[in-house]
Amino acid sequence: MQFLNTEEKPRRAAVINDLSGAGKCSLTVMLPVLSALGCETSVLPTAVLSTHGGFKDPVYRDLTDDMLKTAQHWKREGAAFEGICSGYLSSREQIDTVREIFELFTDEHSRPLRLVDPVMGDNGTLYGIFNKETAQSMTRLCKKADILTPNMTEAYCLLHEPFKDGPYDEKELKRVMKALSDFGPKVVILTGAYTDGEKIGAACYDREKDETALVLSDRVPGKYHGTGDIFSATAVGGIMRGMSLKDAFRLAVDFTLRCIEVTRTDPQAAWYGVEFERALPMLTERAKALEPSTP
Ligand code: PXL
Repeated sequence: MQFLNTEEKPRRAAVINDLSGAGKCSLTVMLPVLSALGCETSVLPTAVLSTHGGFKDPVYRDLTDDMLKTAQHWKREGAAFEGICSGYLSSREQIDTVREIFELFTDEHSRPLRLVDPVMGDNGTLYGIFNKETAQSMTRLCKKADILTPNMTEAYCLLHEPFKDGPYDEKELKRVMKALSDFGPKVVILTGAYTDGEKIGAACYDREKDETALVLSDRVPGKYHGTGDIFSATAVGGIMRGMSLKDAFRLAVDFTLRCIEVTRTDPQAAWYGVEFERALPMLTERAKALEPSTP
């Protein structure tokens, strides 16, 4: 993969996600995570909300019509990206627009790394807007990704298989990741993967090497908003900073877990969003170690 910037300049990522005002998730967590890793970040908001969806009746301003226009403006003005990642997309039109944006920034001279987090559901249930048509569009987008980060619900949906509850044995995790990489992505990361009742973590498949990695740690009960976004931003940021896939994957698991650990004593915070601010030094320290040493 050829990157445009020199070592002295920060790697630049474009992040396509919503901007939820109060409550921490999507752009408000991805931007600081990427910054801490030393990546410059451009944001393309899909919508502006007063809060994330864990609050009642958020004010919602849809920005679908501006998404492609924003990307076209960037392109006209010569902006270039080493990575583009997408998160929660709320309609078929938004999903198809992300595919167009991938194409817009791809030519014979450059091809940004594409990460798609196919946010569609959790715990065996798809979110309300996901029906057969939206899921089909998501499958088409996933085919264009380099890195795919589904949870188990999304993975089975993309494979058109009935949801299976865990624990999953390693053979099943590899089968699912391999089948998803047959769609096109070189890397598939399954979040919320677990092989027994006490541990939970993530599994990663590198298609080029036909290698899998599994990182598990003690399960912390509860649902923590925004952790999927934190995970994908850490993984893509690590890779853009030149870390190996294995190291970036490990860092994403460790950092997400640290965010949950510093939050777990505060039940309010689990709903509002994890206290990732207290865990950020872990990323700045790792980023510092990646800087070329100055004489
Ligand atoms: O983190 C995913 C996400 C994205 N966007 C909105 C959300 C959430 C999770 O709660 O509410 C609006």
